[in-house]
Amino acid sequence: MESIKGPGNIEPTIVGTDLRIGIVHARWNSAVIGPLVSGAKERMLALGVKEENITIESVPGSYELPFAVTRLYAASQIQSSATSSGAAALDLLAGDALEPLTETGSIKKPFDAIIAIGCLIKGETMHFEYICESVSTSLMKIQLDLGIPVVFGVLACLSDAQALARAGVSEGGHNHGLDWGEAAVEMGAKSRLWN
Ligand code: DLZ
Repeated sequence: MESIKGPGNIEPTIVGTDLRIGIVHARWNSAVIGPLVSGAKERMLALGVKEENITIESVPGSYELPFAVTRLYAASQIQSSATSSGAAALDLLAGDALEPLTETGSIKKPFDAIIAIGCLIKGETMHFEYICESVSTSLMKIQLDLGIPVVFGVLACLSDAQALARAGVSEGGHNHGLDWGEAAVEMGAKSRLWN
């Protein structure tokens, strides 16, 4: 019997053509992080998000994700006001670490959604519990405080096998990155409508 789990079908009217989406991923447990990030990107592209509107950044581990989401969103807002207010703002940003504003020649908007991707695997100590709790609570708080969707792409697994299955790496598994990419497009599009 097929599983009853999963997000169901996305409404066909939802398209990602105009959306700008960020992915921040941890590098811990890279054997599963790579496929998860690829899955999220693949699904967003299939839903119409333009490759140049997907920004991918990495951090060491999942604990760094909340900070990174906050700063990445702030950077996209600065970039947006700079690209829409002309040369003076461009001068202001000269030497900044932001990506070159002239790269695509287009106006950069703030992110419509950010996906935070990490994989925590339980070890012998309490590390897992502390990081899971603080990261999940912080990411929820950040999305409510910023008012943009933050997709919770953090696996909390009790074994390597669980993690590999949820990244679609082992047989019979499912790549949850696909669902996270879809959630980012749906929530990015809906949060614009609900603005
Ligand atoms: C330290 C640590 C441990 C033990 N396990 C994981 C893990 O399973 N997944 C993960 O994403 N990160 C882990 N980390 C690293 C922390 O998230 C963090 O990068 C460090 O504590 C530095 O702040």
